[in-house]
Amino acid sequence: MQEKGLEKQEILNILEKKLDKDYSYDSGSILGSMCTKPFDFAVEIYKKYISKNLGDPGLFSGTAELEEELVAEIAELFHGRNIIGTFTTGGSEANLIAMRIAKKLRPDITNPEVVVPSSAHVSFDKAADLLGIKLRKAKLLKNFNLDLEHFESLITKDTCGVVGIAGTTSLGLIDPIEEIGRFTEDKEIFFHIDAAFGGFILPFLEELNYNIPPWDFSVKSVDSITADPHKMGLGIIPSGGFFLRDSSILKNFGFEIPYLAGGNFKHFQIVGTRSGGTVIGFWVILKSLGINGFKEIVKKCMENTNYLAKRINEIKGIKLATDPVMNVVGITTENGKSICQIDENLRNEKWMVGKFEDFNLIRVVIMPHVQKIHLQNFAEDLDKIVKKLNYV
Ligand code: 0PR
Repeated sequence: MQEKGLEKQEILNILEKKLDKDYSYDSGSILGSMCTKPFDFAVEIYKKYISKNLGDPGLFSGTAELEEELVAEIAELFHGRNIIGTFTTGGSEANLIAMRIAKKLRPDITNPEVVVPSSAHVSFDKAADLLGIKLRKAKLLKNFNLDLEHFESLITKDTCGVVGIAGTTSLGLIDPIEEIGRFTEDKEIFFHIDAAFGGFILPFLEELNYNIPPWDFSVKSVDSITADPHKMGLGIIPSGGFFLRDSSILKNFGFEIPYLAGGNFKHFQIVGTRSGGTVIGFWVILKSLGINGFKEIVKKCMENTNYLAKRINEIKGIKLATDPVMNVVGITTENGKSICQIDENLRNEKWMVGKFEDFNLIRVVIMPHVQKIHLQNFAEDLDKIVKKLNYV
């Protein structure tokens, strides 16, 4: 650290130069991210309320009430009633909270296991590692859908939880939640849905008359849901969400903190100090957009998704991995050749997509910051690259 503080302008100049390396959402280069540019008004509000700390809710009881109000609104969106919930640092923390509850509910199991689809996000591996849970991964079928039979075969007397995904990380697919639910119906197995990505798009696709199978609290045996504001919710980065059907569960699993300045409270979150600003920011987004505003955003994302899907179908040598269900497009090769070289060439042209080597596919996420013109340019470059590499 230097001895003397620098002038504000000097600091700004250094920063600008250093951060010039970063990619920006507006450039259109970021095609493989599930985050997007947060909603302008939410950013303004976040700055205003940046010091609110929900880790000590007694000090910020207004913010805590707003969080409860927000949870209630989201519960309604997810067809639930009297749901309890919390905002988190992201989907990973929300999934970790769910896995902890699954384990805690079954103290009778010495070596607890959780069954997840192989398409599950790495946050489940992290949670399993931290909690000493064995993760059993169910295979996918050739079309990337879940192999339900294999999933069921992995459920044993040691299973404390199962996970279904509503919007997979690689392709945005929805697992057969009702069918998985049937496996747990009369068993003491916790059923968690990872809708970190899908949570704030599926309700609006449904409103737009897309045929969306039940994935939320409308499915009787679903116990909890992860849904992230900082993905399709346009929220401040980072912000995630965890929602639990039965609030009584938490009574036994919270950590009591008697010395807080605001009084005695119980935390069931992983973190202590917790951003209130991101929660207020998301409250503002729901108030500003309403159902219709979200519908407009989702509609545009899907139009752009369909545009890109059409362009991919026109390029010889590559094809869609599956028909998009939401705003995620998976691209694979027609002849089974590796997608790695395509990915490398795209990166050289500054197209930052996602590469899933296990599934031999490139992922493009058509977030709200992605414009049609970006996709036009991307498709042209992709066409040239595929021709150059002789993939036809
Ligand atoms: N569940 C699902 C289905 C996810 O796709 C993700 C992350 C998570 C949970 C974990 O969420 P957090 O990252 O909020 O903890 N999905 C993105 C992914 O892995 C995360 C991401 C976002 C990656 C932006 C890159 C990026 O630029 O693809």
